Amino acid sequence: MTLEVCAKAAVGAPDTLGDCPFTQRVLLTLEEKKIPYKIHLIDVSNKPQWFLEVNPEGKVPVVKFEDEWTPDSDVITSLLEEKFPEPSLAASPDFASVGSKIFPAFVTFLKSKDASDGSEQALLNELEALDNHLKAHGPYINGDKITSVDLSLAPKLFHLEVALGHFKNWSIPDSLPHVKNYMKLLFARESFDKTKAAKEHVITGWAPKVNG
Ligand SMILES: N[C@@H](CCC(=O)N[C@@H](CS)C(=O)NCC(=O)O)C(=O)O
Repeated sequence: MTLEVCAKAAVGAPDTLGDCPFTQRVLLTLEEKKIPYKIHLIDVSNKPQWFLEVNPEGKVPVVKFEDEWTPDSDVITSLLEEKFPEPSLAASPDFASVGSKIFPAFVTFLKSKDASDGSEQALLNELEALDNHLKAHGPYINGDKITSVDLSLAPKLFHLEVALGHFKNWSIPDSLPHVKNYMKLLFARESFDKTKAAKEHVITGWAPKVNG
């Protein structure tokens, strides 16, 4: 059975996979579980009528399960785990929220125009907490095997690396070696390579929020 997935198309390139971290999370889950899938690229600035009919909220990703289109990457990835339990991507519930504050801290720092507003330090604090966790439990969040928590975080760390590198000439400091190694491991996976957006599309996607 081939699952159908609505994924974000790149801004200005509607035939190319776009820069949505929630879409990539779902695609990573499908790849890691080796579930066959077919992508419908959705231009979110010009949504097709059929897409709005199956998902009136208009957000991607959306996956069709037994004739029912289901939105939201949290819901979709839980359903994928339930319906396709092997290989398991389940993580210890204790680790479910590890790293979850990194993405909002990254967005605040990216948009910040005031170098003394503490947003860089707030991001560094979150990354340091992840570094400490990985030092104790790594190399992945739940240990030796990749899990759904890593698949949620990986696209967000990719956006962080690309966008902060481009707009702020900023990179993860060498004082966080476990985070750096973690990102290297994640980004080297075949599943990641196959599902990632091109760097220029990540940059184009963030530009209006940075310059706005
Ligand atoms: N909570 C949702 C967030 C999905 C989301 O924000 N998708 C964005 C693209 S990254 C979107 O579809 N934006 C288009 C819109 O809101 O019109 C999830 O986890 O799937």
